[in-house]
Amino acid sequence: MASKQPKVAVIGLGYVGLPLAVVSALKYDTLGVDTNKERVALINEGKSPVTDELVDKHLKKSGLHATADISQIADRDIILICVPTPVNGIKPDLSPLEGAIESVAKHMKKGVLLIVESTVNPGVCDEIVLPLVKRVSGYDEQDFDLAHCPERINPGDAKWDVTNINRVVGSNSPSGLARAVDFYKSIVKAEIKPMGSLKEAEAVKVVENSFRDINIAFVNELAMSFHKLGINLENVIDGAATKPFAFMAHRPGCGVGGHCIPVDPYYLIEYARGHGFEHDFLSLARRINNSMPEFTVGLLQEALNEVQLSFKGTRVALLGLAYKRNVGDDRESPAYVIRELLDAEGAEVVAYDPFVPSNSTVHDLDSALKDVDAILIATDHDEFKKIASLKLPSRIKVIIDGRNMFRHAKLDKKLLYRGIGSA
Ligand code: SAJ
Repeated sequence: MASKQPKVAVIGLGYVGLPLAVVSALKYDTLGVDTNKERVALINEGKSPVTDELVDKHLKKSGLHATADISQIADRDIILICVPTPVNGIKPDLSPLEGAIESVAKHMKKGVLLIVESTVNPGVCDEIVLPLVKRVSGYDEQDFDLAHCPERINPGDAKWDVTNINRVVGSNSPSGLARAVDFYKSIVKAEIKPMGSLKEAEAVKVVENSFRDINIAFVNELAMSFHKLGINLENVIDGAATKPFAFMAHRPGCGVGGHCIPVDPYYLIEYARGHGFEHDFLSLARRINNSMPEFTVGLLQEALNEVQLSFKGTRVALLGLAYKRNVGDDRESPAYVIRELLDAEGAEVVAYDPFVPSNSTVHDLDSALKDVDAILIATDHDEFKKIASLKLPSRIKVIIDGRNMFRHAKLDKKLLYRGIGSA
């Protein structure tokens, strides 16, 4: 007899949970749960509240039903938790996760497979999630399975999505591991790698993102050094990247934003610190990346001095607020640090980001470039590429390229151009 198809629930319908819920709903009876009633209503109207090609394409036909009523998960066999795990300063904030777990544990039936996808530091599933589920549900460890499968969604990436990204899965039990691997293998056409424990699976995510952060810090430190040495770092990275092995190009910039890369290392730093180990290297990399907005504003200061301008009375077009190109997500964006530094220096800032209208001063590029003395690029949105071909107002004397997006462009010779790392 064919085994009964599991009923699935996905808790948290953001840029991680919604694509996952849609892909699950294409195969299983899937319920989406989110506390945001507007988001729930949009999804039930077949409209996506997130920018995601896969969701746009499949939401309607997936038949995904969403609700804000968590008690509806009582009949679910597999429950996936995809809620945010932000940091307050450098302290991980697990309250959204604990809240979701508590709500689920109140209603979940015996035998459930609970899968946490939210990014957590090693130890959270064993030391926080498991005891919380047992306390609130009254179940023993044998009454449910717990697994961790860290999310790997890359916002704005058209190539890699939830259906084709390799995954790692860890569990507190052989049955939990087998059930979770089977579930992911049924919806993901990619490698699903079983890990030896919950902790190993948690560690994979923080390690892969810390790897990215330290590599970005490496080129950012080189950028500050090569600025003094007068060496074009971007060209040097291009050169190093011709080595077909043992080199992975990362690029310098005005800072590291987003909800993953600048955040995840702190999970590991804090957890290890609590166990008597100080991650000096990870912490230094964080400090270097966090210093890049100040370095970028320093470049503007130097350039303004060269054209006999000072910050006071100078109008600066700050182009880009999002943390990376062509997305609207502005969490932990270095652009906001730059804006604060410019405000503190007495400059007048005109901010424009086509993807972040809510925090923009103006709402089109022409308005941003009118009556300003300098341009500072904080995000390399495609829309800004046309600056290279525009006849810029003669008042603009300086362009600071925080993403080196114009390093190959033929800009107006009258413009004083500075990139990151003498690009
Ligand atoms: N950045 C640099 N230099 C680089 C790469 C990035 O300054 O060489 C900056 C970006 O401008 C941005 C920040 O770092 O401000 C983060 O950029 P990101 O490309 O790493 O973008 P994220 O935060 O969306 O990272 C995601 C991660 N995916 C997951 O956590 C599931 C990360 O693991 C991926 O490596 C990354 O996408 C990717 O490769 O695009």
